[in-house]
Amino acid sequence: MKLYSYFRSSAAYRVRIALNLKGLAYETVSVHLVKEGGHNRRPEFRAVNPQMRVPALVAPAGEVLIQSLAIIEYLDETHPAPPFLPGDPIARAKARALAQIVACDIHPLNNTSPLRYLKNQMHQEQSAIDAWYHHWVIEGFEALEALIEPGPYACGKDVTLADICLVPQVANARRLKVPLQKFPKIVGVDAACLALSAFDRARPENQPDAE
Ligand SMILES: N[C@@H](CCC(=O)N[C@@H](CS)C(=O)NCC(=O)O)C(=O)O
Repeated sequence: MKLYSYFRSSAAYRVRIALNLKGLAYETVSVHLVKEGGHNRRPEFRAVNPQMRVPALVAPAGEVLIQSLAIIEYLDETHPAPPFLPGDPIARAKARALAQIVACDIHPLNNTSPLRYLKNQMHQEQSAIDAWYHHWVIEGFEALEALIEPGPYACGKDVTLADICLVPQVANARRLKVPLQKFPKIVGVDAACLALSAFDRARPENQPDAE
């Protein structure tokens, strides 16, 4: 499989973790999201993903899949072990909810495009953009901190979709200097996950395009 990725993309980071957890080999195709206004905006990448975002996964038969949660679900459906969701429907809904706090509520507000829009179209100072970024991470993390179960992982003793989404968001929060002292459970889950090779190999600094 081929993964269109960018080392700092947290959505691509989710898919890298998922591929590693399933033990699936893949080739990384780097799409630089910053240089020259973003190589993701070039026609050749638009032809791959009309949304012009990473990740995009080229499945074995050549279909291009986009949206990290859809890709992760595809991987879980085609390679059921180890499962990304618990067996019990209530526990599954809880794991999905944690994942969606990150993927639907925190990340879209703090992604490259909205931040660039705040800067270039709304003419906001960098300090205001940083405050915006911190605000949405902290609000989401307060909810996650209250919802995380006794560990070591976000939903208990097994790694789930919740961890796959949480760890990349924590990496972004650290990079943007969001204080994490108020979130000991999140920090603990992050450490437990990163002790696993599948998570460690997916880290931004361990990617072929890392800078
Ligand atoms: N909801 C999407 C988000 C994908 C996304 O926004 N990726 C970012 C990087 S984390 C991106 O490609 N941004 C480029 C841009 O916004 O121009 C997913 O989960 O795959």
